[in-house]
Amino acid sequence: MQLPALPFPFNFEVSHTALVLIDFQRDFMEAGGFGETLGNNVALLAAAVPPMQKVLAAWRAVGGLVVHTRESHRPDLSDCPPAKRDRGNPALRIGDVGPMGRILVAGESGNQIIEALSPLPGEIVIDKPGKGAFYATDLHAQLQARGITRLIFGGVTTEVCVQSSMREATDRGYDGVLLEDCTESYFPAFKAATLEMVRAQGGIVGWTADSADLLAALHKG
Ligand code: C5J
Repeated sequence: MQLPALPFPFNFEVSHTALVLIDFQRDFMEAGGFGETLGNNVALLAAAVPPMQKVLAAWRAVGGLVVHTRESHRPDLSDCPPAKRDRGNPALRIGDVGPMGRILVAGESGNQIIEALSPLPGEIVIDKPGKGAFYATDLHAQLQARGITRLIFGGVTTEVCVQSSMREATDRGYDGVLLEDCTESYFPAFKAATLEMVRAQGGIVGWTADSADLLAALHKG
């Protein structure tokens, strides 16, 4: 299949491609979570959800592999370095108790993926202690075991965990495309800059595309 994309079309076969949804979790998307404790307006992320839902449904319908990630730490915070926990001056730090449970801790209600994009049984769910989806996870091994060479990304936030994951993917030999309307940032200017830098220099980090074009490509078959 061919997806119209920048800086040039992105060719893929569903059987060798995974749809990767980065960190659509309550801690980033809803009030009272990690994103808000850092002083951000979490409402800015909501625009990515409806297009992501459509893509997820279409991707599931063609039998494609789905990967969901969550930024999360062990309850004892042994995988959260002080450099990460102590940085800045948030209202609550990672591991502190907030209205949705402990901030960014595995198993807490705030750490779950939002209901609109909930994983189905059998889909891969990666708990990652870092910003990138490959750092300290078995994602690469899981993708290799399934013959995946190409990745289609959506998620939050564009310039942090999404971009980190795309860079890590490139370093591991994957071709990745970011769906522009399926990703959002607390900083619109950072989202715009990230899209530019992903596809700059001949796609140095990857490609960018519109979700409507992916839906059309999947529909055409
Ligand atoms: C952040 C993320 N922004 N998922 N995490 O700290 O982008």
